[in-house]
Amino acid sequence: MATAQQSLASLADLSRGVAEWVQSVKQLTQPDHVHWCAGTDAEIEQLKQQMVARGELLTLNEDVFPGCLLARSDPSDVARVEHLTFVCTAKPEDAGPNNHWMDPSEAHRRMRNLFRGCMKGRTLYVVPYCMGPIDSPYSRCGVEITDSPYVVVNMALMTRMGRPALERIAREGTFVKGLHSTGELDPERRFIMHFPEELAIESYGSGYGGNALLGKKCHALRIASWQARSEGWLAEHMLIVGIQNPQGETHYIAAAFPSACGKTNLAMLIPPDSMPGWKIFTVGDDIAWLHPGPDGRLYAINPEAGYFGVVPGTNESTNRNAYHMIRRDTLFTNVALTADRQPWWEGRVNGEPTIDWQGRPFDPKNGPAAHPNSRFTVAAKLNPSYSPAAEDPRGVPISAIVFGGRRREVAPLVYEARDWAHGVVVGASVASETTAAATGQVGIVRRDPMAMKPFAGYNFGDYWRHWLSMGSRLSKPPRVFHVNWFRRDADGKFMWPGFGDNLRVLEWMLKRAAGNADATDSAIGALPRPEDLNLKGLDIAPQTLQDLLTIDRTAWTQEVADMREYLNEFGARVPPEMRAELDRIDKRLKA
Ligand code: OXD
Ligand code: MN
Repeated sequence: MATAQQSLASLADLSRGVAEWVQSVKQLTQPDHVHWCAGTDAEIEQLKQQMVARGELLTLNEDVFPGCLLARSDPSDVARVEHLTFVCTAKPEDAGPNNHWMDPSEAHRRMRNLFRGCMKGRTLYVVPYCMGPIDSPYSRCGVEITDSPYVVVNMALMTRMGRPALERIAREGTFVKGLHSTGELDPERRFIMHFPEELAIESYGSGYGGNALLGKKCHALRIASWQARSEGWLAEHMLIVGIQNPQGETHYIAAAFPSACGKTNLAMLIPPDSMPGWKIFTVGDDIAWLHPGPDGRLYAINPEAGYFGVVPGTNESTNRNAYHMIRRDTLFTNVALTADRQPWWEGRVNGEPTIDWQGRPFDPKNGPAAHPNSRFTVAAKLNPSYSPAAEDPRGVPISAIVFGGRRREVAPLVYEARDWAHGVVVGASVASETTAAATGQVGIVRRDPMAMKPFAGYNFGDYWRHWLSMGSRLSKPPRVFHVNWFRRDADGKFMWPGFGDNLRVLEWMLKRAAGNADATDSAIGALPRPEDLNLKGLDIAPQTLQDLLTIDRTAWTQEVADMREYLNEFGARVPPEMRAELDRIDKRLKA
């Protein structure tokens, strides 16, 4: 106890700014105890044991899933809540039509009322964290204050958490302030507020990942995208993957897909047997911070240190790396249980559920056994394909940027933008079917520019302008592509096998970037012909492939018209170059 107190006192001494803020939050929230997280294994282990003893975490079958635990959330608290997520800027137009806005003083007033006395009977945890390698100039620190030990355990996996982060904060004198309380888990008293002008986040009433692990979406995307704009970099909803060809050369791709559209699977892809000699290295599976490097290329770091991935569908053939990775030291949330206490989810293939995600005896009448947005949290270092470059403070050079959505029709398997400016329009035009990662209806196609609709911390018009300006900061910009792994035929069947075979498409991109692959020029960009792709060992009907690589002029004319209408929502903030790009595509479609 004495050691813990000493450690607490010396940690607080490290940063006066943090200590003063903690003091003021303590006065507001009235916790019974304050715990400064040092980030040691022993500390996290002790927290887990306390949670197990209180029934807040369940142990799993130690023989098959050693070190793994299960958390069950409140059934009303299973996903991000976009309708309760606000960007609170002094001027509403700075948040833009893509965000819900609230006046900052009104938001603070509401949140103060919610936070007042909310930690009575609870412990206030101070969680210093660093987003990105601790010694990278591109990394940024924050402190999350939370009353949820579940959040602490997750933050320890997802970030570089503890003393080294606090030491960096003391050196730099700046940090993002994130205040979180699970409150009463009442959906009527739930808000996720962002104050980019103050580098602050306030979140109340939810314990779910994207709402509560404030380093992730709130800091590393919403607040960071705001900072990135004023400082000349990009904070994006992108995986980062290294692809080593049989000649031993590794190139990196950053790819943006909306939530629950396969970023984790692509980042950990297993090459098909028919592509011997290829290797994949995961740098990140969800977020990329991209900076112009001294050589005119774009460099990426992954600000996270772990994965908060969707569990259902994970198995030996869809994502072998993840399937093996989550065999130990993994925190599961909202999965089902087998009779011998193994975690179970739809698509696991092995075993059968006996208890569902809510702890009830499994009955298919109640819906799936595991929640469709059930998650695993696990340290990135446990990923068999983890790239050593993920720890490189300089980041990795990006050869290609890929955008994609989940679309049954219209978007071909892959196409390449003509140049950076066209690439910005391609990214801005991403549309995708909604998924269980956020509350609301699933399967509705909506625009999700750069897969950032839920995460851009400012007006999309300004965001696209910033993207365009990044092109002029790069003498060797990455090539920009769009993919759609989710095209379906008239019977509703997926036309492309996806998963490992996506490497065939990535190979074409890297060859294009190196000037070694052909394509046909189309109105929407460059498309590979079937002979431009490596099809060795691929079982696909020639007509299906042809259909995947053909564009339908009528559908695309409509697509351009829809896109124009969408841009109109952002009025004069839309850079004129974007409308000019659409005009160019339209003209070519009509030619
Ligand atoms: C996530 C999401 O959890 O995008 O990564 O919702
Ligand atoms: Mn995500």
